[in-house]
Amino acid sequence: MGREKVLTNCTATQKMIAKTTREGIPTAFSRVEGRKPCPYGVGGTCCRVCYMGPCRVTDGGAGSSSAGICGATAETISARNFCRMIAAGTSAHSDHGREVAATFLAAARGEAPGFEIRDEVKLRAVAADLGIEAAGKNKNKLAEEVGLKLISEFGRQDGELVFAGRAPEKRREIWRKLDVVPRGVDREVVEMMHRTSVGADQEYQHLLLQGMRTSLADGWGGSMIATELQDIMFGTPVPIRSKVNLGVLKDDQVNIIIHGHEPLLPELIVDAARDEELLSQARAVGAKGINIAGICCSANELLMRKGIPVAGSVLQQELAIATGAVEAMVVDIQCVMQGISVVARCYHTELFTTSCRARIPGVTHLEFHHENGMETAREIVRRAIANYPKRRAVDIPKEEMDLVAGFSHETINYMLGGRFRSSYRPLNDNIMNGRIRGIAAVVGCSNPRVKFGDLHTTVVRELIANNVLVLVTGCAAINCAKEGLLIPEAAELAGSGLKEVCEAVGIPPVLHCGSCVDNSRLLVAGTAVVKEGGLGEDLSDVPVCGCAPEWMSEKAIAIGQYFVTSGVTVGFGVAFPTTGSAKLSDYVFGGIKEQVGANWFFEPDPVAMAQQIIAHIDSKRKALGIESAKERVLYDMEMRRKLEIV
Ligand code: SF4
Ligand code: MSK
Repeated sequence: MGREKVLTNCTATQKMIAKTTREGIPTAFSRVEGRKPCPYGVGGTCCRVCYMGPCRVTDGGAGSSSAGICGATAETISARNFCRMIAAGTSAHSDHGREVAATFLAAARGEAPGFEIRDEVKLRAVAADLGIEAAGKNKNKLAEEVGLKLISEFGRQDGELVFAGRAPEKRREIWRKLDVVPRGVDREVVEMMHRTSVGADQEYQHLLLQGMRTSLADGWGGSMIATELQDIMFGTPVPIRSKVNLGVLKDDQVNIIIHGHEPLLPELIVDAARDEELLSQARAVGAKGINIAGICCSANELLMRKGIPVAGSVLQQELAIATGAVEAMVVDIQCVMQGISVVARCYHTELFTTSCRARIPGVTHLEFHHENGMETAREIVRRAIANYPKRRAVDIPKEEMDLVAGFSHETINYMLGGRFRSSYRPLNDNIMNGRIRGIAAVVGCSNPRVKFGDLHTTVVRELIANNVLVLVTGCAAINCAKEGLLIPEAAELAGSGLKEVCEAVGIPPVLHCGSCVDNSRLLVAGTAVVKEGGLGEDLSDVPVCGCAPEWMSEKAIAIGQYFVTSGVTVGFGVAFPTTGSAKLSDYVFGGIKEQVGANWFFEPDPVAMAQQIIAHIDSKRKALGIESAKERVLYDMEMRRKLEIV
């Protein structure tokens, strides 16, 4: 083994890269070889918004020969491109939210067989946030009102998005002063696209203001709607054990991989795979059962609520098929590589596209509709079973790892505070007394341009060793899980203060908070920390920082920007799409802080990134006057029990 070890530390991935290389099967790992990014594209100064161009400009300023044909400067072009990334990311998360909302509404009306309103407690809490009177209404009637209200958030033309009202008061004042409170989800995306078209908005800071507003329409809009309604429909996650990595595939079972983002059809496929009639069909073809495993955020959704094992993160989608053990891979939207269709043709795997919004040439399309989703789910399971006898050589890497997931905002509240006094008080106290230095969110994709998974785990190990509690989502969560960082035993790797808290409460030092849309949970949790008191009046006061060391998707830029606009500083690795413009980079890495109290930073080295996060957290501690630890009582299990008896 040679090149594989340079590409990743994940042994299962190394084995499958070696296998696909031997067999001449193309994957992202082979296609990236020798492919250098375009220097204009990578820094954001390639403009394609009109056909006087395309223009590739260097950072020369207005009137110089380096401007585009229309005279657009490097900062204008890179700001437009950056804002279009925000718009694209926001549209992706929000279109997901819209689809969920439509199914939610149908479920409330009894028009979506297989879907129901499961978490009535959360339904009532969300209704209260929306100002909907819940008294005397049954859950379906209330859910219908909640669904209608949240669907209307997409098409609103003015006012303020209702979930933006959940943010701390001080934050909302900042947003209002800047005039960036989102009015309607779709409106902000449309305006962003308009303002970045040829001859429209040409002042980079002014463009970024709409970029901020659009990003907030994602975090406090589309993404939050998706998360909240999914929780109500499928259950709010609670801590749950499962397994991760390619070793979760079974050589004696029908393997179905769920990949993409929306958990709607996947939830039904899980139910179908437990159906006795289909199980007996599987046995009839010689399989011992039906094994569902996930890739990417569909995996995270099913993991968080049902404990379904995770086969891998984004860069393992092609490799999973190359095990020869996958009877069917079911995809919907986002992060699905077209390359899987080529790999699938080399094996017996049948691919299914299932969203009306996304198809792949040569791939079976079985479209999900909530009216008859269960029939589609059963059809997919039946076809996977029929595929099982067609298997040829199977080569499943044995690597798998235990993990604990399911840390929703509600769970963190309960775990740290206790059933009868759910609260963030103990978390705040432990931050104030210094046992927990601060909180870092490590999120986002993987990118074959950097060592797969290694940046996530390096950053996280460094952070927990320095007593920083880490929250993970998306593919970063999967990569950390594969390295055993999501089990309580990982507390051994934590600094003494964090270790003490983890052991007392029984949590890992790295908490899996869900999928990419579930980054909205982190906004809610951060706001709960502020509202609990003692750590400032705004998210920008709290010793917290975010990062995406291996990002690749436009969605990551949207997420990063909504955190920055919400007052949380965010670091990105790999490369940064403003670096072609000194002015824009100075602004997003510095000047923006004067407006929103937070900024972006770019740091490709994971150890340096962790150090920067720690330095940022320490600066917040200093500003709060808690730089030296104040001894406070840590609630251990026994004390909690006593309190619960009271
Ligand atoms: Fe070139 Fe200006 Fe057209 Fe962009 S908008 S492609 S910089 S002429
Ligand atoms: S799936 S957006 S590669 S985290 Fe959400 Fe992973 Fe990034 Fe897709």
